[in-house]
Amino acid sequence: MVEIGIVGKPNVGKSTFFNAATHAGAETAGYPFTTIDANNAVGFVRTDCVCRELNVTDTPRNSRCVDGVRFAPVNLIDVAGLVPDAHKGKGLGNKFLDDLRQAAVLIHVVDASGSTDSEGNPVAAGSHDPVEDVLFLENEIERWFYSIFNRNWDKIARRVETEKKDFARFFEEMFAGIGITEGAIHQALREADLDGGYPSKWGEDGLYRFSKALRAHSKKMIIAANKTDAAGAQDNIARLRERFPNYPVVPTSSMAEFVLVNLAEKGAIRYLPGDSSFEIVDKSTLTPKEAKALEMIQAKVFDRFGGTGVQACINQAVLDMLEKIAIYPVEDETHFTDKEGRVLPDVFLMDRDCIPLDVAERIHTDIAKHYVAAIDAKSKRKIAKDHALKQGDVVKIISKA
Ligand SMILES: Nc1nc2c(ncn2[C@@H]2O[C@H](COP(=O)(O)OP(=O)(O)O)[C@@H](O)[C@H]2O)c(=O)[nH]1
Ligand SMILES: [Mg+2]
Repeated sequence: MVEIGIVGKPNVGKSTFFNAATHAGAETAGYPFTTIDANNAVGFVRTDCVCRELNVTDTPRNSRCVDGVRFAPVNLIDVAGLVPDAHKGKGLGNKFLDDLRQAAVLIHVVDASGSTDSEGNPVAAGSHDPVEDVLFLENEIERWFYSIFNRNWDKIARRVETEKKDFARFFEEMFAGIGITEGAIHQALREADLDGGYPSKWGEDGLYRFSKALRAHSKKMIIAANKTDAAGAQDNIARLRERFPNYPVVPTSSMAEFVLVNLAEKGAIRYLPGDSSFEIVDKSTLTPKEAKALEMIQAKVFDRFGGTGVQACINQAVLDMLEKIAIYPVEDETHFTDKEGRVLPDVFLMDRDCIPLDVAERIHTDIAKHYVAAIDAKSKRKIAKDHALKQGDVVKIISKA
């Protein structure tokens, strides 16, 4: 499953974001969406379900579908432990680095209201600059990269200089675990002005420049400018956007999302994560406090930003940054069902250029091993083995397994 790390200094709203985003599926779906542990749970990407296009009533298993909106599962990690020197990996820092390593994309939650200092202590609104927090996280990741590379540098230099291994290929293989690609390595070499040079001659400074450039091209990141409901957020959002044109900056109020998903679950309001409005079902079921909270959320969040931004963050992270598409595997291409007769049971988030064999692999390695052919359930035609699938494809895999 796609792994998303929710990262940031203490008290910016990471856990509130995590709880709001993972709560929705937990109680309402018939499938046991298990919380793996307190910091690791299933969240969802919001997509248009193909049930509408196919005009069928679906019975999802790995996901949920509400009024033609399909929520596809992803794994969210509430990454704790971003404190000064987290990259050294002491104490909580170890878990922090493990989580970072695992995540394909990071949602960096910052306090856009500027009311938490660099250590996460409450301060007067507007007195802390969230731009500093973004620079701080970048720096921690760069120093973490640097320290792992530095530890292995003699070996790398020897392999490349004595054994004439291709630097980028060797480097990618060696550090596959932290999610760097050959392409990113080439870009980093160029930007750090190290292309073609001997690694043993880079020096500390060269290796640091390389680590910095590689970080920029490796760890995908989106900024959740949180606490938008609080005063002063709008100025900071504009400044974050200006300072970091390469990151999407999404205004969020994780607190508003948390309140809304809970009230929706109780049936007091109608609201789906990612909606641009909510509707009160029955005012008499709301406590005065809840009614007041909803008024505030309407005025400070929806009227200004058009939504809470929590779902928008997850969608942008997975669909735009990781370029995933939704693929529906079925066993019966006539009825779009699995063996148990469930209609459009699963949705897989797959790479944009995936082919039928990748879908087979995702179902089971045995299915892939004994792959025979694939059928496009919409057209009932065979799909060529090397044909790239597209968003919303419904695919039957024929296999001898
Ligand atoms: N105003 C406002 N407060 C928030 C928001 N999200 C979280 N908080 C508050 O910020 C504090 C820290 O939240 P928490 O989720 O525990 O932060 P974490 O330490 O980053 O996990 C709590 O008092 C939350 O109620 C938000 O969107 N708006
Ligand atoms: Mg927390």
